[in-house]
Amino acid sequence: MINEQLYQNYFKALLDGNREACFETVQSLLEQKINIKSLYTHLFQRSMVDVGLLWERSKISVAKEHLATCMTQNLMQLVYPILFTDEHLEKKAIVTSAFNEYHQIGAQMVADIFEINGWHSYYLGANTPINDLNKLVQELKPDVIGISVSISFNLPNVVSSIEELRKHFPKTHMIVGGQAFLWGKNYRYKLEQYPLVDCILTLDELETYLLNFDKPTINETG
Ligand code: B12
Repeated sequence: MINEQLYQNYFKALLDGNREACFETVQSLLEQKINIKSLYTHLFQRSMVDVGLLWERSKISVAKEHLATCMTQNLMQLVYPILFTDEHLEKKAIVTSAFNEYHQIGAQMVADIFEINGWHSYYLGANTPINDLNKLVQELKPDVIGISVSISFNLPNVVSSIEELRKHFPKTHMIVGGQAFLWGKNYRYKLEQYPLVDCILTLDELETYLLNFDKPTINETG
């Protein structure tokens, strides 16, 4: 559904700040019942990574990067009506970006995938302080807490959050993800050693995790 031509036209419109053209592309894909994971990965994520590359090479300004980010976040709202159409389970997830982490689009996608899979998701956005996250977990008692981290220097904040949350909520499942793990591979292995913590890097892996969530593990079945 998203072929190369469509992607290039969308990407040009995004860089040009052409909200109408981007809106029409996304709206038309939704009318054709595009899979939301595919829309997120092949249009929104791909274009934001390409924006990052242009920014890194000083081919576009910070202002243009901000423009593309705002447009993408707004376009994601078009998916809203679809999030709640399927039957919902009695399962809750809190999804947030790590403390000092200002990248939030990935976390929002994760929250939406929970919702599409019938979970109630609470999406907190960027830079949530650890103590406040603790309080909200106390209040909502989610089945899963998801933490997103894009910048390598924020990886220690994820470790601190997990250690702090573990003290109070020893049985709550946690998932961590985000592109910081592409650079900080040793953190990935470190975090996976904590019980009930999984590092998940793609929306496909997330859906597999959700499908298997209530299934007993090999150890549990003996
Ligand atoms: C937009 C943007 C910003 C915006 C973010 C605004 C916002 N509202 O989100 C702003 C301007 C704040 C920003 C700031 C910075 N940024 Co920036 N930014 C980007 C950019 C261009 C796009 C990010 C994005 O939305 N990507 C698309 C999303 C969908 O991808 P994603 O986050 O990886 O999420 C996917 C998966 O990782 C996964 N996932 C993500 N989180 C989670 C969580 C869980 C639980 C699970 C299961 C899965 C999962 O699912 C998602 C869907 O597949 C990236 C380029 C890039 N490669 O992404 C640079 C990028 C991430 N930024 C970068 C940098 C360096 C910075 C700054 C340090 C710049 C500076 N000098 O100030 C600051 C850091 C601020 C901070 N403390 O966080 C670098 C990071 C390099 C590195 N090695 O760490 C990048 C890669 C730019 C580059 N070089 O190309 N940035």
